[in-house]
Amino acid sequence: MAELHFKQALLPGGWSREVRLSIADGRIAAVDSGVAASDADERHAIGVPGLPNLHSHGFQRGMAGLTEIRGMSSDSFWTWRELMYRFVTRMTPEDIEAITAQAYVEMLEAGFTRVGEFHYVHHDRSGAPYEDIAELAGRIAAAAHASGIGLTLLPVFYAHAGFGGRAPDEGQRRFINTVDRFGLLLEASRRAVAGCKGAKVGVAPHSLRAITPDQLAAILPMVADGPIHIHVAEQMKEVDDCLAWSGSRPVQWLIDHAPVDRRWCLVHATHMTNEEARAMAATGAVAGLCPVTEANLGDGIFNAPAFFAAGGMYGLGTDSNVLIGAADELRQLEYSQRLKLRARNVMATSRTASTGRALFDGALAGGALALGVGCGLAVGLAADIVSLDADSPALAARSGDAILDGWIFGSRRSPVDCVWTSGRKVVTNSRHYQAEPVEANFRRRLEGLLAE
Ligand code: NGQ
Ligand code: ZN
Repeated sequence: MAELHFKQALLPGGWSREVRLSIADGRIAAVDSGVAASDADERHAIGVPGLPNLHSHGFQRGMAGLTEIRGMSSDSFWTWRELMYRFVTRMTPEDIEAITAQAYVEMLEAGFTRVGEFHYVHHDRSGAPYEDIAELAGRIAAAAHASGIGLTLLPVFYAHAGFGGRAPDEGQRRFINTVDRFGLLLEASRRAVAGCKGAKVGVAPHSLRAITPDQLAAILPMVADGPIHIHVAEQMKEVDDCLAWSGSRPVQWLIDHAPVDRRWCLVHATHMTNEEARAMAATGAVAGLCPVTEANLGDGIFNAPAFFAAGGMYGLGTDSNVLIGAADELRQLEYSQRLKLRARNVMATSRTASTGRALFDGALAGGALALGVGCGLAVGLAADIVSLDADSPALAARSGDAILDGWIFGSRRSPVDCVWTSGRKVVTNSRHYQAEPVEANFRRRLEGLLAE
C-alpha cells in the first residue's frame, strides 16, 4: 500500500486540504482529508486527477511541424490529409510503435493519464493484412504498456472514400476492411490489448464519409458495451457532401439514424446548427473536442454556446498530436470561443466561477465517460494522479481553483511535476522515467522515415 499526501487536492466534491490517498492494486483504496502527513507518506503540495485524452492518432506525432509549408494551391485540411496519407504509406510496425510511444510519453508528461487511440492504420504498406491481423493494434498496446498510459483502443472501421459508398483511394489502402474482416480484427484487437492492465476496447466507425449506413448497422452490435467513437462535421466540405447525399447535416443524420447515446463520442462535431447542438446534448453523447488540432487544420469553431446551454458533455483530444498538452487544449478551447464571441470567461459556469476549474471538470467527466472509465480522486477508481509544482511561478501564492487558472492560462513551462497511472509513478520532476530511450528510438525511426 502506497500513501500519497497532498497539502491540497481536487476531490470530486472540490478542493480539500491535507489529503492522504492510499493506493492498493493500482486503485485508490482510501481518501482522507484534514489529516497531517505521516513519515511514511510521500509528500506533495498539489494533487489533481489525471486527465483523459479521448482522441489520438499516435503515429501522427511523427509528422508534427512537417506540414506547415505552403503548397502549390491553397492549403486546407484536404491537402494536409494528402501529406498524412503519404506518411502513412511509409511506416513499418516498428516505426508506428516508436512514434506512438513517444506521443504517449509526452501525454503523460503533460498530465494525461489515459488515451483513446482512434486506430485506423491496420494493414501493411501494400494494403494486405498482416499475418496477425491485429499486428498494429499490438504495437499500440506495446507503446501504451511501455509508457504506462491507460489505453482505450478504438479499432476503426473504414471502407470508403466518400458518401454513398465511393471506392476507397489508393492512399487509404492500409485502413480498409470489409465488415467480416473487421469482426476478425476486433476479436484479435481484444487479444492484443489483453496484456495491458485496465485496457478497454470500443469501436469506431471512422466517419459518415468512410462507411455506409448498412455497414454502420452491422458493426455496432460487435461491441456489446464499450465506447463508440466517430469523426463528424469537422469540415464544411463534409457538411456539404452529407447534405447533397442525404438532405441532412452530419450530426442531424447521425442522431436520426443511429442509436446515439452516452456510449457515443462525436469527435469534433464542429459544424452544428443550434438545433443540432441541442439535439446532440439531449442524447448524452460526448463532444470530442480537439481544439489544438482543429485550429491547426483550419476546421472551424465549435458551437459551444448552444451545446453547453443545453447541458452537453465534452472531453478533450490531442488528435493529430501536433502539440501535446492538456493545458494547451483547455486554453485553446476557451480562447477560440473568446475570439469568436468577443467575450471573456465563456466556459465558466454558475457552479464554478473559475474558467480553469470549469474546463478541467468538464474535460475530466466527459473524457472519462467517452473512454469507458470512472474519473477523479475517489475510492475504487484507478490511481491516475498528477501533482503540480507549487514552486512554479505561475502558481505562486495560489490555492484552489486559482491553481488551475494559473496552470492553464499563465504557465509557459508546464507545472506538471509527478504523474501516477494505476498507482505507478511514471513521471518525476516533469520527466517520464523512459523518456530518454523512447526519444532516442523515436529519433532513429524518424531519421529513417524522412530520409526515404
Ligand atoms: C484521421 N483526421 O483519421 O486522421 C483524419 C483524416 C481521413 C482528422 N479528421 C483521415 N482530423 O479522413 O481519412
Ligand atoms: Zn481524428
